[in-house]
Amino acid sequence: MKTTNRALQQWLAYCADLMKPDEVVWIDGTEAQLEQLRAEGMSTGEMIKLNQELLPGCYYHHSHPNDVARVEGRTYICCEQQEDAGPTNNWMSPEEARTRVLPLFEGCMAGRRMYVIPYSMGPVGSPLSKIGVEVTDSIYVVLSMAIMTRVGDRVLEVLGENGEFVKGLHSKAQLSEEDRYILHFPQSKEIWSVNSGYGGNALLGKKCFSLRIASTIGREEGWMAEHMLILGVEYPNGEVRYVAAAFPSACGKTNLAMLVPPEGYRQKGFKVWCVGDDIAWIRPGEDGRLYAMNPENGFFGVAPGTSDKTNPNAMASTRRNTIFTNVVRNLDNNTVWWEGMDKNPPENAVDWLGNPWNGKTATVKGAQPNSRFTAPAINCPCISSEFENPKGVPLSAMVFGGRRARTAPLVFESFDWAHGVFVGSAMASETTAAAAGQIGVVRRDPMAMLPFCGYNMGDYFAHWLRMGEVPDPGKLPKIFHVNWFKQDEQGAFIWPGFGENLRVLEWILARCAGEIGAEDTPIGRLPRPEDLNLEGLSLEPEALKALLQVDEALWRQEVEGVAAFYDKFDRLPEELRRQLEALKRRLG
Ligand code: GTP
Ligand code: SPV
Ligand code: MN
Repeated sequence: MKTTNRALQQWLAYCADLMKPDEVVWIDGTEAQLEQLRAEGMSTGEMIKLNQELLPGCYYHHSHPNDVARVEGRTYICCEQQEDAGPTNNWMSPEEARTRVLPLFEGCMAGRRMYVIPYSMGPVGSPLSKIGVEVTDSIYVVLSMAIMTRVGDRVLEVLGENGEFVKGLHSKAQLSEEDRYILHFPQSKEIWSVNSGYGGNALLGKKCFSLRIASTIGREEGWMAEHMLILGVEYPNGEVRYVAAAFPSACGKTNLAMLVPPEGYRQKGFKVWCVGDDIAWIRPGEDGRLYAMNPENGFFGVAPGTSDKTNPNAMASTRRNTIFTNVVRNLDNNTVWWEGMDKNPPENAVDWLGNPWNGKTATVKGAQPNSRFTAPAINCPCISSEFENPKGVPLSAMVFGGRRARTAPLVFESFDWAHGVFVGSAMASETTAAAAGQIGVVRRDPMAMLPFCGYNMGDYFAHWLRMGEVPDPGKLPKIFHVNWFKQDEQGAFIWPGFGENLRVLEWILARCAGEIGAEDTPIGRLPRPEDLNLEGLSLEPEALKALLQVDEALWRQEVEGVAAFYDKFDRLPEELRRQLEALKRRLG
């Protein structure tokens, strides 16, 4: 065996015995091995090589048509007591998991290979990083994990004889929808995923480990695992201030993390640096500030809507060594396309299902709405110099946000940490294609963690409140709420969004530094119209007014919605009820 780690040896022997692969292959992290796997993937049709002149190192993959997004209804927390999973998670007892789900793994790798992927979340060898080992029968998963995480022998060296690791058991099995399960065992730090081969269901380092399992570890150890992007705003004088922001899936994290400043800002010397686009591990530093690090090594980004206009840095990130999944393949030049890339869809193409597709005459979308690119972080032109800093970056602000057509204004600031936690706990957003199910319905999604919190969400709120109990609360990041998605009567977005969002970040960061004013409202502090820099932007005064409006009637409804949501919890911290009562009183 390649490892001296007894626990790993035993577990791998168990996996092989259970799933009966023909062969066990260790992923060593070398380019030579990955290249061989790409070639093998091509021979089976799993991977398609794209135009190597235009897209060097890039490949295409179709997932199974029934397997295109996370399956929240089939995602379970398997702790001993149901109340520890809480009212917002599916729960299965470990015993039931053994009788109901374990049999699905029996012999599932017969005729296949079992790939063993040792990986590190966070820079290899950093004391703040964590190690996982995923076994899988999917070459696509191996190649994707090699982009999204740090994989290979160097991880085994750090693991050593006695190191701890999260066990990830994955098999695409039959890709059967009825028998698809994504299980998490927070106590034994195990993940079982069967009958899916896509995204957060199958790349176990991502949501399963870095959020669901890590959130439970963080609670024990006094830190936080959050569904947040991390970015730095560099000012003309060279100072960089950092922001972490939680938006639900497909609500703009990747876009904000890589934003290109508007022309006027660029001329003045503003820059934005991306530290992470999806996940943040946040720990208190010795100086009393909170530090955020990105445990991932790549971007698993939403393709549709990504263009040189909306997100040129994401586009640049995908020009080499990238895997594209479920987008359109242009047969004329063997490149890719998706809705929103440009106004020039290919005519001679195949859609995400592999059917002939002509973009000029098509009546159906060519790219699946949750089609994605898997791109190395180092490709990103605005990747932060702190990307590999294991300590992370000190946060000035934390931001929550969602898709709200009406209720939420463009931005508001919470009154203090506890109120900020309340604002996060009360977050709501319209559902998107990132998860299977209905799209566009408003649901409560606290801290954008509804699908990702590995334990009772009431305890999670308490943990957030506890993180604010520090000797000097003035050193904590201030907490804000944003909404890029407010609509006018015709259903059009009022705020231009994307790069222009820097105008809102500038106000947020100025607030954190005590450099600018605000107006108190019942829901929090809002910029006065003159506080936002709108130079170079043609926004009607009426539109600005609508963006900054707090409609008290709608907010009274919101209070009812939050109250109904809170009623689900039997472990809701008293403080949050007090916050809700206080909001109600302020609204009159
Ligand atoms: P996950 O990877 O699922 O966690 O998604 P994400 O939060 O990173 O979302 P992403 O940045 O990929 O954006 C998802 C969709 O929202 C894309 O279609 C974007 O074009 C759109 N979007 C992002 N930012 C904005 C914005 O500021 N305004 C508007 N109107 N749309 C935006
Ligand atoms: C999300 O849904 O929030 C994602 C994509 O980032 S997935 O990896 O599928 O979870
Ligand atoms: Mn995400």
